Amino acid sequence: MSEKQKYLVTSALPYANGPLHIGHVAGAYLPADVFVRFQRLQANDVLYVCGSDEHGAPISIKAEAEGVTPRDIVDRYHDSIKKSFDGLMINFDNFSGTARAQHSKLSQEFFTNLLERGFIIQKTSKQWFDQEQNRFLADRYVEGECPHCGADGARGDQCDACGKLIDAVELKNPISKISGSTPILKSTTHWYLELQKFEDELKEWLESKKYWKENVHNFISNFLENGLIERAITRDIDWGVPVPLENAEGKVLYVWFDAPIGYISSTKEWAEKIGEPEKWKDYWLDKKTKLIHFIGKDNIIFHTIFFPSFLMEQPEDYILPYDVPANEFLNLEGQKMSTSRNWTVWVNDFLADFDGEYLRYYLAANAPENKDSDFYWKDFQTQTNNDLANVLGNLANRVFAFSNKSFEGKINQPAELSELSAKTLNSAKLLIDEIGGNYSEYKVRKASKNIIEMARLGNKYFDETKPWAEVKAGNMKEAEETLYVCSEILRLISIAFSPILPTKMLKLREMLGLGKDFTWESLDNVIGNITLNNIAPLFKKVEDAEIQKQLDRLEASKKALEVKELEHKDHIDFEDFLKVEMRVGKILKAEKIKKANKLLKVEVDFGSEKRVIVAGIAKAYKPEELIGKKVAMVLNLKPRKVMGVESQAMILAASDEDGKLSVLTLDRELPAGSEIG
Ligand code: B3M
Ligand code: ZN
Repeated sequence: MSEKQKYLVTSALPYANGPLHIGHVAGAYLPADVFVRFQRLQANDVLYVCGSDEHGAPISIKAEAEGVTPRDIVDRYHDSIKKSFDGLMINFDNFSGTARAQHSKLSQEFFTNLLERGFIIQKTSKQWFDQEQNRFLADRYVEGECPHCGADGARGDQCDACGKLIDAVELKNPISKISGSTPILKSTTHWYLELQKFEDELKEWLESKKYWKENVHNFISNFLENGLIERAITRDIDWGVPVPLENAEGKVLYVWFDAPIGYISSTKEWAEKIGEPEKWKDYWLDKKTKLIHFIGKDNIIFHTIFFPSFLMEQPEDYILPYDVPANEFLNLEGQKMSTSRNWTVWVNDFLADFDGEYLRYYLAANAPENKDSDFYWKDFQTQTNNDLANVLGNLANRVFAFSNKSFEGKINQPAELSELSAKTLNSAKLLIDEIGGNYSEYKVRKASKNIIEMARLGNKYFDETKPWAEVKAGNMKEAEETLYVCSEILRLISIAFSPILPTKMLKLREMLGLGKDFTWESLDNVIGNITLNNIAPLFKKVEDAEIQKQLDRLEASKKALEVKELEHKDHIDFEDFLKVEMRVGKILKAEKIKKANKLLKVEVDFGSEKRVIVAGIAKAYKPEELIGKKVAMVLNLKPRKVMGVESQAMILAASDEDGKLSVLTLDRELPAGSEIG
C-alpha cells in the first residue's frame, strides 16, 4: 500500500432553490463520490464535505414568487437535496448549508481580512434599478442579451450559453425578473475585490497545474485573456451575508464570494460535530492535503480564480486547490437540460421508480468528462439491462446456479490452474491495474468500461470451458476450476465496481460468502474456498413500460410548453374598430370590493374627467401597486353595475395560459386622456 495521502474533497454547493436533477449528479457529485470511495479503498485519509448554497437572487426570487421567506425555501430544498444524495448513496462527511451563523461569521472575516489588506475597494457605479419595484436588480433579478454571445436569457452575473461572467450593466435589452419592466441604470455603492492584484500570483500558481484537465485550462486561459479586473463582491439584496461595515446598510456579500467559503465552514461544522473543533485545520491548513473541487464547467472561474485569491490573502495559511476536475454538461434526450422548462429528470422522481445505483452506473458510464454527454431513457434501459443484468448479472447467476446444482453451493480452490485459467485471471488482473489508473484520473467512463469488460471475460471463459459438459463427462475437477476462476473474477469486480455500485457489490460479496471489509489491496488476495449464500439475481431488468412512463412524462412537459395555436376571432370591418373609444387613464385610487376577491374598484383620471371602474385584476395586483399607473382603457362600453358599483370604462390587460396578467401601460410619457388608436 503506497504512503497514505490526505484528501479534502468538495462538490459544488447545490443551490437550495430547487430539487437536485441528474445533470447536477453527473457534473459535481457522482464523480466526487466515486473518487472518494476509490481513495478510501486505497486506505487514504479522505474528508468529503458539501452543503447547500442558500444565498443568491434565485432564492429570494422564488421566495417572493411563492409569498414565503427565503429561509422557507432553503430549508425545503436543503432537505429535498439531501434526500436525493442519500438515495444515490452520495455520502458526505458533512452536508452543511450557507445560511448558518458560523458561515456568515467566517465569510465576513474573509471580507474584512481582504479589506484590511488592501484588496477591496469601494466604488460607486451604475446598477440596474426597477422603478416599479423601487429596488436594485442584482444578478439573476435581471436578464437580457449576453454581451459576449448574444444569447437571450443571460443573467446579471453569468451567461448559461457561453458560461462567461457578465457585468450586469453590459446586458442588452435588460428586463427586470420581478416586474418585467425595463430597468434604468442608477448609481449605487459596492465593494470590489481587486482581482488584478492577484493576477501574477494566480498565473504562477496555475502554471504548476499542468496536470489539470484540458477543458479546465482552456476555460481559464479564455478568462485570463483580457486580464483580471476588479469584481463587485457585494449586492443590493436583503437575503445573504450582511456586509460587515457600518456604511453598508441593506447590502450583502455576493453569493459567489460567500459560497466557496462554505467548503471551509462545512469542514468546521464537521469538526464541531465530531467533538474535535480544531480538526478542520488538519485539512485546510496542512500543506500535505490535496484539496479537490468537483464542479460543473460553469463554476470553473469561481474555483480557480476567485476562491484561490480569497484564500491567498487570509491570516491562516490555507491550502489552495490541488485539482479542479470540472465536468462538462449532461443533456437530456439530445436537448440542453432546463429546469424552468421542466426538461430534466429530478433525482427524487427517478428514485421513486428506479434503483439509485442504476443511475450511478449510467451516469458513470456516460459521464460528461471531456465533452457534453446525453441521457436518453431508451439508452439508459438498454445499457443497464445489457451491462448489468445481461453481462455481470448473467455471470454471477450462471456461476451460482451451477455451483448450487453440482457442488452444493461450495467452490474450492484447485491445486493448480490450467493455462487458460491462469491466462484468464492474468487478463483480469491487467484490467484491475487499468481500472485503478482510470479512477485515479477521474476517468470513470473508462473504469466502468473496464469492469464490464472483465465480466465479459468471465462469461467468455465460462463458455469456452463448458463446465456443464465437464460435469456430464464426470470431470468434476475441471468443472469446479471454471467456477473457481469465475468466482475469483466476481470477487475482483466486487471490489473494483464498489466505488460506482457500493450497495450492489456488497450484495455480491455476501452471496460469495465474502466479508464487507476490503481495500484495493484485497485485490491481491485470492478467493480461496467459498460457500455461497442468499443467492438472488443481482440486477432487475428495466422494463419497457417503466421507460415509456418516463418518456410520457417528458412529452407532457414538452406539450405544456408548446405554444398553443392561437384561436382567432372573425374579421371585423375597420369602421367597426373605429367605433371603439380607447384612451390612457391614470389610476388615482384602487380598493378591494367586499366579498369579491377578484375585483377592484378603481378611480381613473382621463384628464378632463374622472370615472369609476370595476376591474377583475385583484389576483394580479395589490390596490397600492396600481396607483399612478397610466393604462389603456375602453371608454364607450355601456356602463354596467358590478357588485353594486357602476363600472364606467374597461381596463385592457393581457394574460397567459396560467392566468398571469398584466395591465397595458405606456413605455413613453403621455397625458391622461390621450387617445389610443
Ligand atoms: N451554487 C452551483 C451552480 O452554480 C453553485 C455552486 C457553488 S460552489 C461554492 O449551479
Ligand atoms: Zn453568452
